Amino acid sequence: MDEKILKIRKHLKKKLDPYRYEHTLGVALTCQALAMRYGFDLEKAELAGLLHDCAKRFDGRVMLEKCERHGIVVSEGERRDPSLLHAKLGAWYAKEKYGVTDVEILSAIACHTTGKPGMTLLDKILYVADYIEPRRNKADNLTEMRRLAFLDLDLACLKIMEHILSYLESRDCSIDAMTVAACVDMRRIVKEGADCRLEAKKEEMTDESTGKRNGKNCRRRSGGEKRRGYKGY
Ligand code: DGI
Ligand code: FE
Ligand code: FE
Repeated sequence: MDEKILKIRKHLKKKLDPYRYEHTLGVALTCQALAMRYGFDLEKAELAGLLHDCAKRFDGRVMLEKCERHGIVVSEGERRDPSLLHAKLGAWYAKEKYGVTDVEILSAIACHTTGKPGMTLLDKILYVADYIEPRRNKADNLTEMRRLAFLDLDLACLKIMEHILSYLESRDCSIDAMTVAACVDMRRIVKEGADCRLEAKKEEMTDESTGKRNGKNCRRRSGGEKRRGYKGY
């Protein structure tokens, strides 16, 4: 295993409480699994997972102070609930203390709690992995999300965002504007994807009924007709 990963693991084991450390390993592994499924760099996915909660060891007041000291912009929602800041502060630690310079990894860590509009593949991988990792056991839609995550990442992202928002609303929690904006954007992306698939299906059905393929007329083979092989034999 990569020396850098081992060093980070060792450090996190010392700094995080045992539950958070186990969660961290679960998220890193799930990030790798999703990266395999969706064709993303495995090492980057693992690093994002390992470091995503590295700032979780501080309480809200301390995080607020640290963010102000390091010039990290704090939103109104984060000021109301500073626990959200572990994402942005985590990205700062990943860069300044763990030497991560990759902007994709830093972005994924910074938005892993609220999401954001225009999420990249790694942003979505980490966001979903954080929710479905094997040691999570509280949310009532985990079984469904674990399955969906490997079938349709955008839809899994949207369903998780909607579930979290309705949970926060039901508990009268303060909601950060970014959490809402991320969900609105993901709903648009999922709808566009569905519209696109419907259009393609309609075209396919029209082509089948008129015997057209790829914009060209083509005579459909009947079952008994022999296929001509390579070189026409
Ligand atoms: O750090 P973790 O516990 O692994 O998970 P997380 O980073 O997703 O953050 C934990 C919680 O943050 C999660 O239960 C959902 C919540 N959250 C997400 N957006 C908002 C929010 N909480 C508040 N108060 N406001 C939000 O906008
Ligand atoms: Fe987190
Ligand atoms: Fe987490």
